[in-house]
Amino acid sequence: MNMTWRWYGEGNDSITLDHVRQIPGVMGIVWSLHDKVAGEVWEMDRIQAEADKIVAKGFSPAVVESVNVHDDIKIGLPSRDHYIDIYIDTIRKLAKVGVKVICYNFMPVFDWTRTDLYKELPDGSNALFYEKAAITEDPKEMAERILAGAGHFTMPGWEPERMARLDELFAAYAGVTEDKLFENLVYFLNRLMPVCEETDIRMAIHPDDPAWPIFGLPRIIRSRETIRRLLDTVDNPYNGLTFCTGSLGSNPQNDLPAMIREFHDRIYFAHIRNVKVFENGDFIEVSHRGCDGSVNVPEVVKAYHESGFKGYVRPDHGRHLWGEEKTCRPGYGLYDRAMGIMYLLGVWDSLENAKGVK
Ligand code: DNO
Repeated sequence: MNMTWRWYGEGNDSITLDHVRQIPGVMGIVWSLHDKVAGEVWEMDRIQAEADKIVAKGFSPAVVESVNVHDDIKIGLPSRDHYIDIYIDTIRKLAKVGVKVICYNFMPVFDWTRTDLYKELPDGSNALFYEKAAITEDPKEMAERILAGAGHFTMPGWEPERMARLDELFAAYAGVTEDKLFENLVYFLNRLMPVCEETDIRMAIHPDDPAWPIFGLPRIIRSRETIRRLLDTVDNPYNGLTFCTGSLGSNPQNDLPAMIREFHDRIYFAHIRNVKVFENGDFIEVSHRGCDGSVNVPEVVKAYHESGFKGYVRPDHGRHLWGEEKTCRPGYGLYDRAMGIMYLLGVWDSLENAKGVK
C-alpha cells in the first residue's frame, strides 16, 4: 500500500515531516503550494524548493493535492482558455520534480462542506460534522457562523476573501446546470489530456463532498453513474479518480467496495476514511475503525487488495484528539490520522499474510 500523508508545516504548523517519519509505512507526502489561489502561476523555484524539502526527508513528492481549478473554467467563460494554459504550465513544471498524480475538484464555489468544524463526539474528541438542515440557511450566514468558530483555520474554498465575493460567485454560476458543468469539465480535461500523456501525470478528480448538490449549486461527481459518465466520456487512462470513501460514503446509496472493484484501474489516489451517517442524513467524521461508522473500512481495503491496487493512499481526515484542534487544520490533526494509517495497514498486511506474502 503506497501510503502518503497530507498537510504538514506551513498552514498546519504543529505537524512536521519529522513527525510523519515516525508513522510506520508512510512513503510519500501529498503537497501543494497552499497559498496559491486558483488560476495563479506556480513558479518553478517554489515547486523545486517544496519537492526538495520532501525528498530530503526520504519521502516521494509524487502526489499534489490540489492544483485548484479557476471558476471561469467551471463556469465556461471565454477566459477559461487563459486559465487552462496556466494549468498546463503548472503540469509541465510539476512533471520536472517527479509528480505523477494531481488531485483536483470541480465543485462550484465551495470545496468540501461541513456545518460544524469541532462537533464533540461521545468520547470527548471532536470532528467535522454536517447537519443537513443547516444547509438550507443562507450560505453567507453559514459562512459567517463557521468563520466565527473557526479560529484562524477554515475549510478550503471557505476562506474569508472568497466569502466576501459570495454574491458575485453565485451570480456567475446562475446559468450553470449539471449538464453545463459536466461539459465544462470535459472541455477542461480534453485540453489537458495530451499534456498529461506527454508528461505522464494523471488527473485524479475528487468527488463532491457531500455527495449531493448544495445551496442549489450543481455537483456532478457523486455516484457510480456520474463517475462512469465522466470516465467513459473522456476515456483516457490519464483521466482518473481520487476515490474518497468519506465523500462518497456520505450517501449510503453508494456501494463503495463495488465502486472500487468497478473503477480500480482508474483510481490513482485513494482517500480512505469513515463517516457515521444518521437517519436524518446528518453525518460526522469518526475513527477509521469500520464499526465506528457507516463505511465498512475493512471491506474497502479488501476491495483495493483484491483489485491489486498500486495507487497512492492517504488516511484523509481524522478526529481532533487530546486538544489538538487548537493547532491543526480542521480534519488534519496528527493523532487520529496516524492511528488510521496503522488500521489501514493492519487490514492490508493481514490480507497480504493470508496470501502468504510477508
Ligand atoms: C478534503 C480534501 C479536499 C480535496 C479537494 C481536491 O480534505 O480531500 O479539499 O483536497 O477537493 O481539490
